[in-house]
Formats: sequence, C-alpha cells, structure tokens
Amino acid sequence: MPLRKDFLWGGATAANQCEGAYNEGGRGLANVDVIPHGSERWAVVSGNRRMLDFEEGYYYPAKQAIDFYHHYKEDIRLFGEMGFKTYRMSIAWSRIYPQGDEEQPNEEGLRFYEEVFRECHRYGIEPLVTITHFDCPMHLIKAYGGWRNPKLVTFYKRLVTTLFTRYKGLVHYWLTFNEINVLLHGSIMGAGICFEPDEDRFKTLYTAAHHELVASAWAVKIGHEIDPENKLGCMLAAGSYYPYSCKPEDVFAAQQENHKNYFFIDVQSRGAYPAYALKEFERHHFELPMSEEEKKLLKENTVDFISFSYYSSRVASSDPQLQGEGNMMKGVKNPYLEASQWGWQIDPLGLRITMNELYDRYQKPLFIVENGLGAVDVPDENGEIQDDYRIEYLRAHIQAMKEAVEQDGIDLLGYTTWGPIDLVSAGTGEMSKRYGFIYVDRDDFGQGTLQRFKKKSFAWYKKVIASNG
Ligand code: P53
Repeated sequence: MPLRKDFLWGGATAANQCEGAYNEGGRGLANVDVIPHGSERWAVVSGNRRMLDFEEGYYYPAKQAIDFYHHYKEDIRLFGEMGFKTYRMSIAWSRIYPQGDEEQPNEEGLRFYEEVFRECHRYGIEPLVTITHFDCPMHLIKAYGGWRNPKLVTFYKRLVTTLFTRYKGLVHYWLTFNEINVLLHGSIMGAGICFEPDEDRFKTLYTAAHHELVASAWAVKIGHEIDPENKLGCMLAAGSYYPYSCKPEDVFAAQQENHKNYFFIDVQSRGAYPAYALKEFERHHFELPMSEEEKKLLKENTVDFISFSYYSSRVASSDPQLQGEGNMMKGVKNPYLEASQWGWQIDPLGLRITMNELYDRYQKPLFIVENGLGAVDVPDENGEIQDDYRIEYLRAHIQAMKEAVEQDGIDLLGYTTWGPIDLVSAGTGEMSKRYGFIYVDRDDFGQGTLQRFKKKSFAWYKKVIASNG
C-alpha cells in the first residue's frame, strides 16, 4: 500500500516560536515570553531558575520571533506554493484568554486565528492545531502555580470550548498538548511549573501530568460533542530508546525509559493508567488525585490518532558512567550514528522502528507532526542557501516513513516537517538553528530585516509533495 491519496503533507510551527507580537492584539504575558536566549535558558526551561518577568540584561527571542503575526499572509502563500495539504500551528492561549481565568475570551485573538485559518483554506491547506504548545498564561502560573493546580483543567476546558465552537468547520484536526512527556524535563514549558525549594518534584510533576491528561480527555469529549467531524490527537516527543548493548540490564533500562514516555500515551490512547506507573507511584508514596468521574472520563475519551515528533532515536544503558546529562536529547551516545551540528544523532531507520512500536502498542492511525534537521545555513556567493544536508536528512526519513507504510502496513495520516520557515529554537532560543525551506533574515540577537527567501530545499519539498512522496 502506498501513501494514502489524501496524505497530509505539510510543515509545523508553534505560536511562541514564530508569532512574536507578544503584547499586541490584547495578548497577555505567557511563560514562553520570558524564557531567555543564552546559557541560563535550560535552567529556566526546566523550572530550576525562576524567571517569571523580563529581567535586565537578557534577550527574549519570543517577543518578536519571526513576526508571523504580521507576515502570516506571505508565509502561508509560500506554504501554498510548496503544495502543503496541512499546516500545523498552535494557538497562543494568552491571545484567547490573556490572563487565562477570564469568563470571556478576547475577540481580537480569536479573530487573528480565524483569519489565519481562512488564509490556509484559500490554498487548500487544512489547519492542524496544537491547542497548547509549551505555553501558559503567566497569570495562571503566578496565581495558581501552573498545572499543579486542578483549576487549570477548568480554564483549559473553557479555552477548548471556545476554540471548538468558534472554529467549527474551519479546523478538523487538533492536538491537545505538544510533546506532553516534555513536562518531566522542561517543566516551565510543559506545565508552567517553576519549582519551589524542597518541593517533592515527583509528586508535583505527576500531579501536573494527571491534570493535563484529564484536560486532554475533556478536549476529546468536548471536541467530539461540538463537531463529530473533529479528530483529536495526543502528541509525544518520540524516538525509541535502544539498549546500549544486548546485556539484559541494558535492555531493561531501555524498556524503563520507554515506559516513562509511553505512560502519557497509554493514558490518552488506552484510557487508563498503566500498571507500571501505578507501581512507581506507590514506591514514591504518591497518591494519584484521581476521582471516579475522572477515571470514567479518561476511559471514555481516548484520542483518535497518535501524533509525535521524531528527531532521533535514543540510547539507554545500565552503566551510570555512560549516562549523559543536560538537555533531554543528549543522552547516551550511539556509536553507530552521525550527529547534527547540535549533537542530535541522525537515525532514519529509527523513525520506522519508532512508528512500528507506536502502532503495535496503540493500533491507531499515526501522524508524524515534527521531523527535521536544525542546521546553520550559510548563503553562497549568489546569496542562495544550498541546503543539501537538509534535503538528505528529510529524504532519508521520508524513505523510512514510506517503508513503514508500504512494507509494515502502518496507517499514517500525514507528515509535517518542523519549522518549514526558520523560527526560534525551543531548546536554545537561537535563530541560527534553522529547519526551514524558507530562510528568514534574523540572527540570534534580534538583528535582521525579517525578509523571507526560498532555500534549495523549497523546490525539492514541493516536488516531494506533488509526487506524493
Ligand atoms: P529545537 C527537546 C527534545 C525533543 C523535542 O527543537 C523538543 C525539545 C525541546 O527543545 O522540542 C520539539 O527547537 C518541540 C518544538 C521544537 C522542536 O522539537 O530545540 O515540539 O517546539 O522547536 C525542535 O531544535
């Protein structure tokens, strides 16, 4: 079986990494606005360094980003020119509910996204909307403690009800939380959580996870009620763990690491907490704050499809000497693989392996909603970007994806590359870590004209789409 005729080719972005206009249109301040570029970024992202307001001496790339807010017509026209069937983007929660806890939404924010969706449809592009992509209104963090607090579920329900009602007929594909498993590592991004000293972090993180899982199930329920045509998906930062060796302890370590990620999708897709997680909670003396109603809600409102990002496979080892540290993509090094300029290892076959694991486990359609190569692009003497390295990376991954469909029989809805237009890196805050087919003239310190131009990969991806892979 080849790729389906209605295969959803496209690209993916997130509001905070491209929109800018952080204080326009009635938008409220959000966690993502105050995450700086530079050496302290990861400490802020992980909730270890409290930065809930702008501070002197830091550069905050999300404030302006690539100014998609004012360039969206031009950008969507370019996506249309490449033949996109879908455009994955996210809603900035604080454009819709600037504080997060208001009774009434902000009309200007709603209108902005309505115009963006209408613009997409002009080119036959189906929007794929991430309801929350690492963002949370700052007021919900300061006044409620972020997703620690069950009140966030109420506010999220209000948000999704507003979105499903307003955009009925304009949007059919929704993702509830971007990379939901990232909350375990990037807590301020994933859950609006900045740790208190001496806080029981295990308890905090899994309480927040529970609230997001319940909120996600509400979104599925409300989304289906408002429009039965709606398809709701979960979203996992995927990339299977391989055992470092065939030593049973390494195999076991890999299985344990995979469980930490599957945990979220097990709840969202199978509708119940897996036994291994409940046992882990017991060992931590953590009592899951789950009511009978919530248990029923989770059971009855599982996702329609499984979406995920894939950049690399990962490696687990039982040897403490081999453990990597820092950013979650820098684990144990796989000696068989090359790496990107940022040390992310390149493993196209790993995509096929990951797809098979997810499909075996959940038996639901898959959707690859992020994949790509972050690289430095240097214009040649004619001012053009010859990004053959990017084409090479994508070609190999698309090949592996097709094999998973054609040879393994996996039901795959679509494929969106990460950052079809250059945008701010979530991990580093840099502009120079570029993923795009479209170059944006802007540097790591906010200098540049914001002009867009096509790279070599632009015409290549257009051909990939036109020929359905
Ligand atoms: P950047 C870590 C590990 C895997 C995926 O990442 C991650 C992260 C966070 O850095 O994030 C996803 O920009 C995420 C996007 C992000 C993209 O991967 O660090 O959903 O927001 O931009 C690429 O190169």
